[in-house]
Amino acid sequence: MEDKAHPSPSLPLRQDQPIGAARLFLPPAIAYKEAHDSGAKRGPGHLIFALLRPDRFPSITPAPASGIRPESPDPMARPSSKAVAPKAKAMSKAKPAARAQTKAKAVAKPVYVLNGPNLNLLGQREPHIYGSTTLAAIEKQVVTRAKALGLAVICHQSNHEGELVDWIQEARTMGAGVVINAGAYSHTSIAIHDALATLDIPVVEVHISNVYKREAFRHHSTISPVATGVICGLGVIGYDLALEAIKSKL
Ligand code: CA2
Repeated sequence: MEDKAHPSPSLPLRQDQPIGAARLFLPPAIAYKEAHDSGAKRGPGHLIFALLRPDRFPSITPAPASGIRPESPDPMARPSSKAVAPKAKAMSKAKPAARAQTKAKAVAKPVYVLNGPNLNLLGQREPHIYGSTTLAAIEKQVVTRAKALGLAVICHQSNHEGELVDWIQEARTMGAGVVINAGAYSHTSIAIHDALATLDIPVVEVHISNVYKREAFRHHSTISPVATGVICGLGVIGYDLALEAIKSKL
C-alpha cells in the first residue's frame, strides 16, 4: 500500500525535462526500498541525492567484498569488538541468497547513456542515415529496456566535448557502466578517449549508422580502443543491445 507521507517516485522522475538535461531512471524496487530502509529523508529528490551522495546514504552503496558494511565510528563509544563481530560472523555465515541480495544492491548505480553533438537533431533531418526516431524516443526506449533488465539509467546529451568528459568522470565513481554515442567526437576526441580510459566499468560505444559504409574519416574511432565493445550500424536498437551487454558484464 502507498505510504502517503513517503510516496514512491513516479518514473521517469522528470518527464518534462528538455533534451540535453539529465534524465534519471531508478528501478523502484531497488532505489525506493533502499532509501526507505536507510531511514533517510524520503521523496524523489532524496533518491537523486542518495545516488549522487552515496556517502550520505551508505545503504545504496556497494558493500565491501566481504559483504560486511563498515559500522559508522562513534567517537563516544568504548572500544568493543562486540558491536561489529557478531554482525561480521552472521554475515560470513549468510546463505548464498543473502549474499546475492548484497550483490544486487551494487547494481543500483546507474548506467550512463551519453549522446554527443548533433544527436539532439535525430528524427528531424537525415532520416535516410539515422532513421526517424527522435532522441527523446530513444531515451524513452532505453528507460524501458533498462527497467526490464533491472538497471538504473541516466541519460545525457551534449554538443560540448567538455560536458561529455564531465559526465564520464562522474560515471567513474557513480556509474555501473557507460553507453556512449559520442557523435563526430568519436572520430576526433582524445579528451573523451582519455576520460574513458580512466574507467573500471564496462563501456559500450554505439553508432546508429554503419560508419564503415560511409566517408573514410568516420572509419577511425579514438574511443574504440578504450571501449569494452562497439555496436555499429544496427540503428537505434544499438542502445538496447549496449544495455544488455553492460548488464551481462555486471
Ligand atoms: O552513426 C552514428 O551514430 C554517428 O555517431 C552519428 C554522428 C556521426 O558524426 C558519426 O560519424 C556516426 C552524427 C550524428 C548527427 O546526427 C544528426 C541527426 C540528424 C541531423 C543531422 C545530424
